[in-house]
Amino acid sequence: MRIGISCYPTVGGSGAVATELGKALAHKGHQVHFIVTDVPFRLGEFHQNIFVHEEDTSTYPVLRTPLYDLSLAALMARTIREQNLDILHVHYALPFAVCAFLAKQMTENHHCKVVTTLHGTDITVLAQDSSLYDVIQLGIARSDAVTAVSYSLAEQTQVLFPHSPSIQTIHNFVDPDVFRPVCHPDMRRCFAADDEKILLHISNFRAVKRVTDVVRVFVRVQERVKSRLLLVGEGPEEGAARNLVQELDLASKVRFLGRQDEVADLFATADLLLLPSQKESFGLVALEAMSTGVPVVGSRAGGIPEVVAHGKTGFLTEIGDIATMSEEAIRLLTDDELYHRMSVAGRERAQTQFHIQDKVAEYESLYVSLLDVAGKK
Ligand code: GMT
Repeated sequence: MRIGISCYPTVGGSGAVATELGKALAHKGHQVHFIVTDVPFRLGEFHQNIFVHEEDTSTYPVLRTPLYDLSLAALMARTIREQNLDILHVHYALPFAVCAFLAKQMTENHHCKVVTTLHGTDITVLAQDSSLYDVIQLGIARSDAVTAVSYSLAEQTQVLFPHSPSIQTIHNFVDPDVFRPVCHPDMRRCFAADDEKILLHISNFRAVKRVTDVVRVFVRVQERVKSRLLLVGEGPEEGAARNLVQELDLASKVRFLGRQDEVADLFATADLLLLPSQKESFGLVALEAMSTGVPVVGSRAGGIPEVVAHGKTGFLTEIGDIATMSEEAIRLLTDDELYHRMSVAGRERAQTQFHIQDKVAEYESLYVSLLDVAGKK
């Protein structure tokens, strides 16, 4: 198949999933065309069968804002025509599903089908904004198929948009050969002494990630377990997290590592992932941690319970329940037998339930079913 993919190119789960999907499809022999505003962060070096079409928006003094979305829609239309795309798979309703709708209007008789994957913020945040609701509805309703990355997100979408087409859940995935338990003793020693545990949090530091909860959990854990905290990422709440670290006198035990594009080795260096989010449609970092054999302590928000099996591959609590999260983290880090059991179960769950090969096959079947239906018309 000839498949177009549009996604946010910046660091984040949706971009990671879209890019890894594209790479895997290309590896299986499909022709993959990324239609993007920038090269996606996980694309890396040259890949056979992958082509990048980068938007170049002109600015005109008479216009108050650059017309990014319209330029992207036009680029989608051109790519559909010139590359004879079978599928255009967009990741996020806004703006991509709407751009795809416009592109379809511009390529009226073309057989290309649009698949929209919802990743979370488009529904749990943007769709709550009345000024955006109708345009999101349009993007969803005019897609040929809509998928969500968790049952929780699919249900929320059906409630918010009762007239939307039925939504198929295709969970996010992980490559267990990339996210695997390997020892990095030198890297570990950069962050902690041999008798210290390493707690890890990775996010874009938006308010929904509750990064200050991470610090508040850590302050309790380090009182009972010799440990260090690594905070990876950047975003609006970084200042609040830094202030809290100072206030709690934790500066010598907490490292802010900033934005990191390659995180597999960081997971392999850690003992525990903290994910206390307010909203989380899936929680890709939780899956990547589990695949690396790192248990997760977090909240029961959104799709996290579909990823982390509570009591088996980690512990989940109510959002904001810092006391219980701290107790569970301490329990895990001080009970070797429990830790080993959860570490092994996490990796096994990642491999059996969320393997990249299985999920890519699910997307391929969806594409084929859309093209079959089109062929029969
Ligand atoms: O979490 C974010 O703020 C980033 C966002 C994104 O666009 O990458 O993540 C969303 O999509 C990921 C991939 O499907 C999911 O794993 C995250 O749970 C989801 N974030 C939220 O729902 C807040």
